[in-house]
Amino acid sequence: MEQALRGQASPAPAVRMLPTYVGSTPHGTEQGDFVVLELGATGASLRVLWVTLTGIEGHRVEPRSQEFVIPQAVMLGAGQQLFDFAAHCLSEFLDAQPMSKQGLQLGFSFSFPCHQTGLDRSTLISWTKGFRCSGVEGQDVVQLLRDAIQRHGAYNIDVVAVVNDTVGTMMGCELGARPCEVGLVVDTGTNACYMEEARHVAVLDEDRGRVCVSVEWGSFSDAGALGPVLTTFDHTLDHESLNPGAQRFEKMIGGLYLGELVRLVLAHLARRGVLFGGGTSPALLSRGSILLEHVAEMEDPSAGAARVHAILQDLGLSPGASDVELVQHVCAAVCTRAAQLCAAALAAVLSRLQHGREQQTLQVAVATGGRVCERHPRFCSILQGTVMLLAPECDVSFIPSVDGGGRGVAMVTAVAARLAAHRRLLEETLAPFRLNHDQLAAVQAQMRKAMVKGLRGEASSLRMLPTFVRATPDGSERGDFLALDLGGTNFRVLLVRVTTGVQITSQIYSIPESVAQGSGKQLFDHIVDCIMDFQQKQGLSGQSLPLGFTFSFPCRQLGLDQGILLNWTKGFNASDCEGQDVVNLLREAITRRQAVELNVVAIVNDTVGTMMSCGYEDPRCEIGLIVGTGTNACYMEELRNVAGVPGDSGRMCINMEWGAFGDDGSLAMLSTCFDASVDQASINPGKQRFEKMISGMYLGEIVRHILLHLTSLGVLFRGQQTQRLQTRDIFKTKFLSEIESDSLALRQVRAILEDLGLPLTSDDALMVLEVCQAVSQRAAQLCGAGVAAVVEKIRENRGLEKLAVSVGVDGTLYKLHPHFSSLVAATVQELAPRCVVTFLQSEDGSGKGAALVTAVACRLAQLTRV
Ligand code: 0WK
Ligand code: BGC
Ligand code: BGC
Repeated sequence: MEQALRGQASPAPAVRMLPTYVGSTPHGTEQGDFVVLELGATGASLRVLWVTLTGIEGHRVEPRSQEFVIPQAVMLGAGQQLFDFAAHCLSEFLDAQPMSKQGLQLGFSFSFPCHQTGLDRSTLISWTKGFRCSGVEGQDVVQLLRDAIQRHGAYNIDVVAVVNDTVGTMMGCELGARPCEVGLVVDTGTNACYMEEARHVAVLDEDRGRVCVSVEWGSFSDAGALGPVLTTFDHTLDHESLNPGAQRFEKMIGGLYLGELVRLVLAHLARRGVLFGGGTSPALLSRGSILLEHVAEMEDPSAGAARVHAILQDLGLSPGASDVELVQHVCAAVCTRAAQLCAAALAAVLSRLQHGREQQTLQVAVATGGRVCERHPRFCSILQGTVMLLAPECDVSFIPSVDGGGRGVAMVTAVAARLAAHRRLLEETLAPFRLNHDQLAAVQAQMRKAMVKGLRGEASSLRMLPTFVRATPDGSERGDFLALDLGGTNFRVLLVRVTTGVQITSQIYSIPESVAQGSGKQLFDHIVDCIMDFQQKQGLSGQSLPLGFTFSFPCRQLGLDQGILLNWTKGFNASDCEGQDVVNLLREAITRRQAVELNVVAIVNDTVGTMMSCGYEDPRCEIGLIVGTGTNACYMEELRNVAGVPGDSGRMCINMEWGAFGDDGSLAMLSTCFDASVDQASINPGKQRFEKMISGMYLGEIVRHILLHLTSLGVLFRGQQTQRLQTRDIFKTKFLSEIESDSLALRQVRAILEDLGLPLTSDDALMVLEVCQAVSQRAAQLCGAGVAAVVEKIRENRGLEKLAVSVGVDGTLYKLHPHFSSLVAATVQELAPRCVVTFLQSEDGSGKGAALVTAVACRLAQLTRV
């Protein structure tokens, strides 16, 4: 068991320990009408039930059921035939039911070893118990049943759950003093399931909660673990069975085999002259002639010798008095061994349960089901007695299943139906975030159109601002430069020394929200205070170094050192700045602070700084991209295409300010109600719509609004809204990066949401993960569509068949999110296949870039002076 739980592959563990996706025992609140189809629990028969769950504790509605015998040819024939037979029985049963048959939900009890990948997805590993239909092993049996029901066409039935019979037995257990956490079935076959700690099940990415595991102990000893216990009769039976070498443990316990074992022993004793005076009969020598019922009767002390006599006569034998006693003895021996072996296995499960929970003692209820348990006189008492011997520290109560697990299957189906309904609501909610190729290509085309209009100075949501940066560095720059970097997560002051290489000394300063949203004077005074503090610390006081100012907001530049702020973004809103030349505002603050006269040479956007910074290493870097608090891009455009800037030759870097893309409504077709809520709640409603779908300042809020919506639908957190989740910005965008990290995703979700005071189930955790994935995927794809528009513009500008270009990138979201960058690259490749695009993550931020722009400006100024 422990080897299999740890996921050990070789040597293959003797039992399979299959997770069943049932994560909790019934709450008792489950309600509704469910159809249950049971296949395989009771050998050559199939049962259909109509189960009504009232959701009221102790209030039971007797299920309606019908049993159908499965012809041998069907059990050994083509899989399709078996499932068509099942579909036929289903409709025959439903024809006879008076209730409405709208919206039927079915739970499929399929009692064979299966790999489950969901409550409604289960792949058959191998047949057992007299079944051997072709074309089913390795297939999803739910799909096979769905296909058969569709082929039959009589009813529209939604198969929402597939359950092993042991699970149905456990889940069907009446709520009692102690939780029923073990399900045991001994019918034609045998098996058990129990609630294991999820953290102990290696294949599951779960560290909390429990999951029901089907032990599949029928295959125990296949590797010879029970060699010494196996008798020649066991080997003969196995050898002649449908699946020699498999299910060896089951073949010593299961009702399908007990009769045969007794027959083999009787035949052996008869041949040895010990029984029936050495006489045999064709029936005694033919396989399967003694059934479980016969053994149960013959072994039953109350049945009496007369009944045994009658059974043996039916087998064509003429038993003497001593024969009858001996036969009863043989039956008792075979059944006692079966019950004891079953008890030994159950004791192993109980001690696993006890150790898994690190408990000294264990109080637990075991639900028992199956005809061997129900009908065999002494089986259960021997079982219970032996368990008490083998697991004395476990206080076990045995609860016979009342209806063979039908109700339990309906319980699981009710849970599955609820989860399936939740999943549909989740998919409906997330569908608008799943952008297809055509939608992305439309964004690319829209952006291209807006770029051209913006460059021409026509009305466009893309301002396409000339930056007066005409060249990327050529490596000849030299000198010391001061640089400021304002507009991202951190405000930085940098000293950049450019020699053959670039050395940077920098310091991060905070911009309190009160300053970012105070007066412009206060903001720029604060900036100068930081510069002076930095100069003092770096021993630069009194020096007037050329300064490059990375100012990451939309500015109409009139020159390299003149930038009129068009509007604030990203939570900044300092007064008296919009419409002003921010270089002037800085210079005025320098004067106000009587700081040493700083030579502000250039103001650059962070996209430009990033492009320059990466361009210093890779001359093909002609695009700058920021995906951080905000988002934006710049690129080298042909001057001939830039209206309002004199000159037709050469290039100039254009700051696209793509954050505002769609502010003219051109993205309305993609905007969701969650985007609208985030926009409405922002300090600049109606503005920066593209940015609000992509960047770090907003993704967490989009997720929070979706979680609130799903909670209001009852899909998440059992519908319980909490104050915390209604708090703005409480769900940080960095949570998306943490939650979507490949390893331990669900554990991350749990840790983060519990910190937010949200009680969650593992299903909740999975849904929160999917919400994060949908939101970040859309953001990355939209960003990719934007980059595709830019690279295609450059390629066509230059009349190239193919373009190789690099993009300098910076920004916390792009850098920290585990999948964002690869999704952007994949989208660019898909939408701009004729461009080979290399993404370079900027190491030193755009401060270095601002210094390089300053250095280039100083170099060019020098050239004009000589
Ligand atoms: C680091 C750059 C800075 C830019 C920032 C964007 O040096 O100019 O504004 O990245 O990323 P964020 O800090 O907003 O995540
Ligand atoms: C199957 C189990 C099932 C058991 C009892 C075994 O043969 O492999 O899945 O639970 O029979 O029906
Ligand atoms: C600003 C841009 C900036 C981007 C990334 C946006 O909000 O408008 O100027 O480049 O954020 O920081």
